[in-house]
Amino acid sequence: MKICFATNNQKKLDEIRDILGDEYDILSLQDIGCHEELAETQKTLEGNSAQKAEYVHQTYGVDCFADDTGLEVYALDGEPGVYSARYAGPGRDNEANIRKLLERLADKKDRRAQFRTVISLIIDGKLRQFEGCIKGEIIDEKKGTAGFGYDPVFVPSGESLTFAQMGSSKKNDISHRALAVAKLIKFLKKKK
Ligand code: ITT
Repeated sequence: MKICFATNNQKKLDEIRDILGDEYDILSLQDIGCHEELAETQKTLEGNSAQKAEYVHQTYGVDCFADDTGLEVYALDGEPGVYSARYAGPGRDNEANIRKLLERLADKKDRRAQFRTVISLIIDGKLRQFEGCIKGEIIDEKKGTAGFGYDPVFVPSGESLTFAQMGSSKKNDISHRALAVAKLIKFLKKKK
């Protein structure tokens, strides 16, 4: 089955291809001739994820899905949440985002956080959404080099390593994205 994953984030594309396996032929935005940044101007993960999928579906006429993900930190009232990519400013500077997060948490005992992913799928012209969420905590320094984004400071509950230390194969077994994709696959299998 061929379907486009509407993302400009190559690491997300790699993860989704790894999680979905060979049964699904995941097209990138480049594969469908889309070379533009996708707007994310909504105030929720649900809204942004739908915005990206709807834009690609309407403009390029393909079945597609998009993922919007946020890191939600309890002691910061859910920050950075939907603003995770631009937490430290419009430049989408990952190092600066992590620095700002650790500074905000410096005097906080409560380090609980969760990654939440909302996938919006548009197939046969209809929108459906699938959520995946993993709880864990933010440690006080970066550890590991795999993955992307906030992976070096997030340790999932019940684990001792950060996502960036455990590597892609373990992350892709248990992550927020894997949980959302499992629901997506269940839906796609029922449709066949
Ligand atoms: P697209 O919108 O093009 O898919 P993006 O990088 O803008 O790519 P999001 O808006 O969904 O993706 O993600 C916001 C930020 O959240 C992202 O830039 C990362 O810093 C972080 N993030 C998302 N998924 C993550 C993951 O699995 N692990 C660590 N950080 C992640």
